[in-house]
Amino acid sequence: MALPSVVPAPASITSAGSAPFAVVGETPIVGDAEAARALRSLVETRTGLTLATRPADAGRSAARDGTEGAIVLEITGDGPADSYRLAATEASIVVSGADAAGLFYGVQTLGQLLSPAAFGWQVPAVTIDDAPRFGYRGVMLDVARHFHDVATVKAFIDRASALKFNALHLHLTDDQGWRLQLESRPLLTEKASATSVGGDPGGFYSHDDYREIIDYAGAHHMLVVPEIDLPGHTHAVTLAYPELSEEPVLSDHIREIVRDYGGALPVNGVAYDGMAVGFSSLKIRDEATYAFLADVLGEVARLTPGPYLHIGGDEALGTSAEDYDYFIGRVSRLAADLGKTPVAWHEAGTASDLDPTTVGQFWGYVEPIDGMDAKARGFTAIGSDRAKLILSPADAIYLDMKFDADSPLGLTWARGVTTARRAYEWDPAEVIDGVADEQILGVEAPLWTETVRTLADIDALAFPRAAAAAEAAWSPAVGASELRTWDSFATRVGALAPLWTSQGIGFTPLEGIDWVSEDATGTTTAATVDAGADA
Ligand code: TNX
Repeated sequence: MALPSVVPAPASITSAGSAPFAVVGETPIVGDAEAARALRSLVETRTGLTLATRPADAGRSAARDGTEGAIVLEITGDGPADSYRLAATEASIVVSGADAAGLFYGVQTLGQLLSPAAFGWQVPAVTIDDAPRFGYRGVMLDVARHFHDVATVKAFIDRASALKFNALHLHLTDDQGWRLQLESRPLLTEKASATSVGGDPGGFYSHDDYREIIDYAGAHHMLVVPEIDLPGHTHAVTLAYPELSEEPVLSDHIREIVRDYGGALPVNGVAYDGMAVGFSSLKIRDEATYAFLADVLGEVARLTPGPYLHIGGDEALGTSAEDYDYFIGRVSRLAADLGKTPVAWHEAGTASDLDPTTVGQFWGYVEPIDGMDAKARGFTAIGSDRAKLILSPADAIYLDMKFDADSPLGLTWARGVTTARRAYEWDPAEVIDGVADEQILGVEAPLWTETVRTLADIDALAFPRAAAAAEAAWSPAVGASELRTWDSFATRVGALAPLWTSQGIGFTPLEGIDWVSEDATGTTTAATVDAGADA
């Protein structure tokens, strides 16, 4: 009998083969109030049933007696962080989280197990013991190239947390805009937030907006990782503090991008709405730059409860190698002195005086080229047992890569038009030679937004590939479990289509995945969808 479909694949799942648990209008949810609210809303969205919730004590005894047909949600306090057990029988469902996050993840799994039945809804009799492979499971949203409002960010948090992602990296600043209001440097959002790529409208988050995002993420067991991209990707600063910036470096590469994608060449003090990268730089040998960064990073650090502060460091092609080395050493130490763990893109691994606690984020290919792996090893070679890597291989899990050549959405620089299968078939431990498993903090799937304007655009690009990234971050290594194969994933992720549809997720039904559809009578069928796109 086929195992029920859960994504990301759990560490262990066994089918009892007995009768399913029936979910009907009278089924009570008993136990932990916060998780009960989350489950109630998930069940309501998926089934239209509004289940009653009851406090914990009554629930415990009901479940132990096995008489009441209840769904019991409890936090046990033992087991690895984020882990849970889900035991479903004909008589009851008990979801036990080691901690609140574990229980939340058990609830997400339960949501995926619901399917329509003649009598209402059912959950198969199954036992799942589940815990993540990596502690850091991230998604990134670029809110600089196109601004995305708080409601959109919350919707992205809903989607990501349901796949057991626990970090939301916000790329808050870039050449095209500065998206976080700072009391210490108000001119940044006053002067440099109004536009996005292509002349689209911009926007920014007030302190209250940013807090609202952090709180919403926290309620979904995600932490926010803010990025202030430095010392390149800083053209926006020229609109507010022109004295801090070098003149743009107009390389052949920049001229080529402008020729291919349109837009004007960057001019300091004028909003940039093109797609070129690597032309801007702060002044590296001017103390005013560091006074600015003490204000900016200090305020961002104070506003952010999470442990990480991302300082960028990518594609600083407008900065000399010597200046880059000096800058990264100094600014990584500034971030660490603010009490945060600095995070930087892999180029920063070359810096001779890098703060030893800095986490590196690798964005090269699954099979690295151009020495990008050597740069990434710079972080783990430092000798601090805190120095680790986050893997974001661009040709696998950059969610902004196109999988339909004819769609205006997405880019193709990371090895051309991509497939869901490419997002799936790689293992985090095999990307960078010489990096031990315990030096991998986790996996993050970035969504850059040069071509991405709306939530519908986000959905169309990120789904289903975000699910493949979730599996790299959460599930056992490729080959370590019978579920960790492309064929299994293609079946399991296809089975999520009715759930995603009920949640309003506008995924792209890529070919090669058995997308399930439910008709009005609750009969499910696997459909091979011809969307004109490859898996
Ligand atoms: C590369 S990879 C970038 C971004 C672009 C992205 C588009 C990296 C750290 N930086 O500046 O938005 O490609 O795919």
